[in-house]
Amino acid sequence: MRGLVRYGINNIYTVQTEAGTFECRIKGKKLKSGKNEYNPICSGDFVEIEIDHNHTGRGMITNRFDRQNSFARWNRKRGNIQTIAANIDLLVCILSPESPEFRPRFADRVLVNAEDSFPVLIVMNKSDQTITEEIERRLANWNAIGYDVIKTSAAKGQGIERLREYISGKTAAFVGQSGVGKSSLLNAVEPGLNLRVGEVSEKFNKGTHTTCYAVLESWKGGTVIDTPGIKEIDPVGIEPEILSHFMIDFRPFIHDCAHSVCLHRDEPECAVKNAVRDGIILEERYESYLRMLSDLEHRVQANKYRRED
Ligand SMILES: Nc1nc2c(ncn2[C@@H]2O[C@H](COP(=O)(O)OP(=O)(O)O)[C@@H](O)[C@H]2O)c(=O)[nH]1
Ligand SMILES: [Mg+2]
Ligand SMILES: [Zn+2]
Repeated sequence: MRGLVRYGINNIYTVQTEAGTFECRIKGKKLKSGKNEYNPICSGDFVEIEIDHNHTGRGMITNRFDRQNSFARWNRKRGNIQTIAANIDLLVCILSPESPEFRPRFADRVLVNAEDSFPVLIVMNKSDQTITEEIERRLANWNAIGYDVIKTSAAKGQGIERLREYISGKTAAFVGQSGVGKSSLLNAVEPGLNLRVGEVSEKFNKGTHTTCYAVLESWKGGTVIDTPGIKEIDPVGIEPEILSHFMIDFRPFIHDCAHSVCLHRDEPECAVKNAVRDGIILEERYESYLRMLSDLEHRVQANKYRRED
């Protein structure tokens, strides 16, 4: 029987099927994580299950169906790939202006990891807090280069209707640092979801971890995946040489560089660097790129890098 994975805790997966919900373990060794993979199954995966007729509500996962796409990150601590959500139509990247502090480079990394797979909606939540000119400039730039950007306040109920429109009829995964208001926004869109909301701790100005695993929930308008707060996000499955292709604002210039393989860093006659100098590419975006590039190069050197195929 085919089912949809809602969440997994300690290798027990909650799988939704036509015949109800089953708590499942993975059968045998078939689904052992791939090399360098942290988890073989994640929220949003479609799996084949065998029902355990001796135990009501239990089953075994015998197969994972091919994924249409997935959102993953490089897990620095463990040196492997962590898949956060699978088979999604839209990634919603939540940011906040003050608490937690605005982290545009985090969003740039999310955009790179999503670029080949699905559209991203950037949401500036907590718009009841002060949005500085610098933040406005970044939001305007993302919008100008081709991403949808909206402002919301889960606290004040602003922008919720637009957000609901964006995610209706879709499987939408919500990502962002802990405390930006992912769960609050989802509750505002659909109060029936009743997701747990955490306080932003004063001491660290960061949300406490109330969602420690991703969870898929259906609502009348579609399906959402609320993910745990992600602190760091590193590109996955991208060689340093092609990183620039994942920066949509760099693309128009890449082929005008003098070197056919240009990292757009130290090379002379680099069309990307010229575009930065001329203010066509935002300098902060270029800085985000350089940091990602350097992270990827370090990983290659550490010989931990693996192409996802
Ligand atoms: N001021 C303000 N606080 C918010 C807003 N949305 C959420 N919060 C608060 O931020 C904290 C973290 O929210 P939560 O939804 O748990 O964040 P998550 O970790 O991203 O899921 C809670 O104390 C919420 O009440 C908002 O729009 N404005
Ligand atoms: Mg949450
Ligand atoms: Zn170049």
